[in-house]
Amino acid sequence: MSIAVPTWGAGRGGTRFCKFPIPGEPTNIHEKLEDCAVVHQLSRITPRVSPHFPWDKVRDYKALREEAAAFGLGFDAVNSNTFEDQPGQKISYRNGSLSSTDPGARRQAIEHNIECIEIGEKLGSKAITVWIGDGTNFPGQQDLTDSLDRYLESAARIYAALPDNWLMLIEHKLYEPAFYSTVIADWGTSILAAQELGDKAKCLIDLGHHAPNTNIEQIVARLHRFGKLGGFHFNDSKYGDDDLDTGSINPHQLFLVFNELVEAKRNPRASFDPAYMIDQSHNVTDPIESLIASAEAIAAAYAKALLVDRQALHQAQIDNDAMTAFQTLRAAYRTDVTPIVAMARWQAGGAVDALAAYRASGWRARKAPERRSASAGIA
Ligand code: RM4
Ligand code: MN
Ligand code: MN
Repeated sequence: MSIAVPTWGAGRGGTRFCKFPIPGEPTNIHEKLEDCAVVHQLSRITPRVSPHFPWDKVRDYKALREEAAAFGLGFDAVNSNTFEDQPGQKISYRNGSLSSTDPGARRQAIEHNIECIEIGEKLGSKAITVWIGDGTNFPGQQDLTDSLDRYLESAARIYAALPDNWLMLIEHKLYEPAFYSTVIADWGTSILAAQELGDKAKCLIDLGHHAPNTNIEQIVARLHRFGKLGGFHFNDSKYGDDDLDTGSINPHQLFLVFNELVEAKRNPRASFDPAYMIDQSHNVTDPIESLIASAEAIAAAYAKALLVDRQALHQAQIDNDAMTAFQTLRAAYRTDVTPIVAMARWQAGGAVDALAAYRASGWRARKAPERRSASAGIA
């Protein structure tokens, strides 16, 4: 098992109010790769980086691929961005992108996604993740059916540009930036879209993209049943798309998600190889520390799910013995897997205590002088 890290998670995030940069934080894709390499070097479980365009645009992608390879890193799914306008952009996405009523905006968004696929091919990626912010803030603002039609038509054009061995991962999100309706708001819309598009379209679950208390592990099971579970964005959430560190709020849910993933792997319905990625915004921590801690939380949840006595669990389910079934899960969840995860990391050439090793390295302080721009101002 391995997890990709997002380039955008390597820098300090912000809220809609402000961002508090830290000295030595990366300012461009090259520096982000350097930091992702540190995470992988210590954790040995994050060998791929997921780029976001146009944020990570460079002139020479062949060189970028080599640069990453020199760090022992590859590239994971590429992410397109039609949820904000870029300087000099011809048509605004103020009224939506793939579902816009403006054919020009739709065309521009389709072309951007196709460009992302082309870049991804140069980087060695095998998937594009498409999340759009399209939706409305007022009842009646848009026709709810027509906007989905327009989305599906646009998505089909992107799908048509996919290389044979590529996947298109459709990421749903309940709300934000749209607060009344969102075009791809839930896994239902996502799977229907994926089914309409074809075999290379699958659904991506971002843990923060549901209503509070949604049974996400059941969504995992449902998507898997129909061969449409394509990937995961790990993070944690208390209220909405909070992008908090994985396992920091609800580690039990993370365990239950992995429990379903382990079940899914034992019972493959279609090719089962979901793309795992961390999708977080690190507003109050050093991003490297958060990525290390989150990778560890994911590995621990997976290890616990692997410890579940499957035979006992399945027998209890057949017997309708709810307490034994639950206690079987509980026994695995209660097991302290910290030592075995640390041992696995060490055997793979990483650090037993990755966080402590990172702190001891003084990496940020060493990088601060050469990465001045982001930390200009209050340091
Ligand atoms: C979205 C979504 C996407 C990510 C952007 C930055 O809420 O989670 O995966 O690309 O944020
Ligand atoms: Mn996401
Ligand atoms: Mn999100």
